[in-house]
Amino acid sequence: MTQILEDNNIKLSQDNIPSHIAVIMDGNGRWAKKRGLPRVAGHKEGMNNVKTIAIKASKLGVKVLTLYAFSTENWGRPSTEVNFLMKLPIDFFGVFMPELMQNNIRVFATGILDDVPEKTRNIIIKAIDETKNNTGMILNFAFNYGGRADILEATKRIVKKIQNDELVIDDIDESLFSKNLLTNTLKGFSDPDLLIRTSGETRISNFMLWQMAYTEMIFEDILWPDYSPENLVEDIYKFQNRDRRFGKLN
Ligand code: V07
Repeated sequence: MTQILEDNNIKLSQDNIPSHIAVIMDGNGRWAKKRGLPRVAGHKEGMNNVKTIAIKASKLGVKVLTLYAFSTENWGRPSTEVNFLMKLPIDFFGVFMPELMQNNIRVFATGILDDVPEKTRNIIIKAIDETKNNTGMILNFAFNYGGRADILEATKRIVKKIQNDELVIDDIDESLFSKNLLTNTLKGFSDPDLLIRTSGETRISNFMLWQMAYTEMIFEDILWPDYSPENLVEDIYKFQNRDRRFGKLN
């Protein structure tokens, strides 16, 4: 069991790094409010932290980092805030693309991009394309994603295939269902091993419902802009000290 000593004196086992980490990046508005700044200032600081945490995760050997950037419910926020949020991917790649390339990071998106403003959609598609030959960590943005919508769309796809005589009812099993979800593009890593939610809320808020059946969950009382690379190391350490049984006995 190879162990690496991190800067904060934590020893992580190199052979038990969670392959897929998902993060609900909560607390950006509260971070801004605490400083007397507008909510959007918190979103901007949160965006900078996406880069910091993504690079740390890739250095630790994480294979997929999924970040819940925008949920299907977020359209219900004030339009000025929604418009600001829709510009963040443009800012993000404008500033951080060189660092993503240097770190061999590959960009993916999971969500209904058809309903996203064209300019934002095009930037995301371009980033996916520009990083497609990178062989390191997948930085997967859950963007206009909803867990229930994902399950409903998978169901519709399967029913269509039955109507077209491409499938019979008895073909439907967990593996076939998984292949019809949006996370299918992540191949063997579609289900998160670890979910981290910042800012103290203890809910999964319509995130990857099917995919999180056996996910370990850690809820941190830290606002996302304050969540540091050391916090990530600590959370992976907590993950490594849990006993995952997937419903079985040892
Ligand atoms: C957003 C910053 C992080 C905290 C959560 C709220 C605000 C990065 C992106 C992004 C999304 C897709 C993409 C590249 C970057 C982003 C939204 C909000 C909507 F391809 N941060 N960030 N998107 N926040």
